[in-house]
Amino acid sequence: MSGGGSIVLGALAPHPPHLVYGENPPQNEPRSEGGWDVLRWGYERLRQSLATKEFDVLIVHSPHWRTHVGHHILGVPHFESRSVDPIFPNLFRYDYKLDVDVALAEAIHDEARHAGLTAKMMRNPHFRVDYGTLTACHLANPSWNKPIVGLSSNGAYFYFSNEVGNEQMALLGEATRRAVEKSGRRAVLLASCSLSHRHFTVEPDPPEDMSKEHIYHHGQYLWDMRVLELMRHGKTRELMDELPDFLDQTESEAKSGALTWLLSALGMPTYPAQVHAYGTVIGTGNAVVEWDPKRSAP
Ligand code: 2X7
Ligand code: FE2
Repeated sequence: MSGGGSIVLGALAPHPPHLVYGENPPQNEPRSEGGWDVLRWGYERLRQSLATKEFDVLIVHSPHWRTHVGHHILGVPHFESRSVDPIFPNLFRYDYKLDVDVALAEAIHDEARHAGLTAKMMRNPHFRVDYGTLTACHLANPSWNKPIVGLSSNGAYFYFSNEVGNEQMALLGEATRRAVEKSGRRAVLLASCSLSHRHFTVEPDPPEDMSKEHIYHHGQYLWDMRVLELMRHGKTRELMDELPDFLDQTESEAKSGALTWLLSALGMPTYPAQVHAYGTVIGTGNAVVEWDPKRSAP
């Protein structure tokens, strides 16, 4: 590990499998007539932004790899399999091949333990990578030409409280930043989660019928806009103060810790985030949001 590494970009990168389905990439078997275009255009803008950056690795924190004891980290150099979404097998049957930056993964593991967190490397070569990791990585970097580091979502918010969850994820974010800096890597961080998360339970036919897509209810929309407004104005500390209420009132998927991990790794940005898109998927609120640390420069 050489030192001199940095986080070159952080993004809120929601993972509804619908967005991959709507794009019709060759890896995904089901075919669609499109759908959720505004969010997919947002990901196009994020891809354009990434194309202007040099980076070595994507680090992703995913709600759909839930671990009960501690924070687990992918620790096998290569994974290859088919991922079938457990709730939406009709939309997501995706063939993946990916490489893992195991040295960086181990460095994050060591820093997390040093910070007092329980952490474990995941060494099972037959492990099936969760769709929250795959979808966020595909949507940000569909060529899969960079290795990833995958972090699980420990359920501390659910087992203890929002406050305990936030404290742990903030430590994990700081540990991630320290490991990146010591590693010499130029890293892109993805917080793979939706904002408000109440959703419909009946799927339209076809699923991409956009005449049926809208926010679950107005209160969810108001909360999502409040959160995005704070991000756009660099008020991430205020956002952290309000987060426990947001999590409770919108059943937000940020209760996975992904957003807190990201903002903590970025050092609680006071510079404005760029919102590339906001849109709903089966009624949940989703935003593609970018933080470019270069914007913090005076
Ligand atoms: O995992 C998801 C999600 N977070 C939001 C919307 C739809 C499907 O899957
Ligand atoms: Fe999800």
